[in-house]
Amino acid sequence: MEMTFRWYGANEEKIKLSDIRQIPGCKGIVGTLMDIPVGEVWPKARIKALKEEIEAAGLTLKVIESVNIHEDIKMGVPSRDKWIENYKTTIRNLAEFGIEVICYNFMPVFDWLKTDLDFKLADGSSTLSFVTKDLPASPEELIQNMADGAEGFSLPGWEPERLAQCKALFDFYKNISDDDLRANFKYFIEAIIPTCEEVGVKMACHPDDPPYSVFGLPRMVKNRDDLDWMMNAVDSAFNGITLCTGSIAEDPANDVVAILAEFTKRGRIPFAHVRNIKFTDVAAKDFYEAPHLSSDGSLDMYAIMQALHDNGFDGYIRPDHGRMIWGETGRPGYGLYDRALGLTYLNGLWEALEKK
Ligand SMILES: [Mn+2]
Repeated sequence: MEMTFRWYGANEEKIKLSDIRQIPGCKGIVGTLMDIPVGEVWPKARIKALKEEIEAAGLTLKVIESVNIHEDIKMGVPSRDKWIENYKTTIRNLAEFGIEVICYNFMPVFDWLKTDLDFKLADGSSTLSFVTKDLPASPEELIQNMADGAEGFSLPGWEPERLAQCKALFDFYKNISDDDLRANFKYFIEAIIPTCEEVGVKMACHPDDPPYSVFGLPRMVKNRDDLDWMMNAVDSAFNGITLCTGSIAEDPANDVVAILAEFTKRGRIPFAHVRNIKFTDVAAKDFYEAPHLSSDGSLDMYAIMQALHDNGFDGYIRPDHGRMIWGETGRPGYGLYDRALGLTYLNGLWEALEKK
């Protein structure tokens, strides 16, 4: 297990690498190049510079989150082949600089979704929350709300160029079923896994967030059976999962611990996002992102770490989102302090498991 911390790059962050270096037990950075338009090849010079910057701070760069999938690939239109070739080149370029894992997702139109990016908790901290009845009537309104709540930061997966054609995309996806989306995933993963095997880079698909359909969009990474199908679509250790405990748990029907145990045992979790959520209404699937501590949320974080530990997990972990605490402001979900607390807590659980 190697503990890591997500960092968006010097031009995108208030948080410094030197701050992250001081978090006890944090070894590596989960990095990205936010400014490269989705679909374009990641240039070697940029990857090299990022790696050198991170290593100069005493940290490693082994995981990229994310290399986003061009919408044409998810839509399954003929132009996808060009974007898939670009993706393969990016995989090769990343491998050349020691990258071992690429996190991505296969959600149409936009990534993760919350209804409040500044939900106040009783202790005075602020967090992200999701309340079904607060979902805006239209996706356009949702996009505006997300932009308004982002404190001026770009949000991963909500890049303006991707969302500009929102209406046309929604019209297109009306005729795309979950199975159609699966077929498009299979086409993509079959095309790239031979490259991954050749150069030693593992693909790690993040679950849908939330793990059920919103605005009628198709979804294919929602639960245990979806993950099982994906892993069988190309049965290779290089076709893996970013198991995000918070996202999977947003559907109370999902047994997070059992899912972690099964896919760790199968050797298909090279990267894990570990965080807690607190349901405020289980039937409505309403929740907020709680501190990592088990007693603050609805998930048993000891059982989660145990499922990884006892099934031979040897990948990368990062604390996922954190609250805003101690007066910090910044990118919602991605402050320094609460994620650092989460990281040290997860390391504590791991030490206890190692010594038991
Ligand atoms: Mn996640």
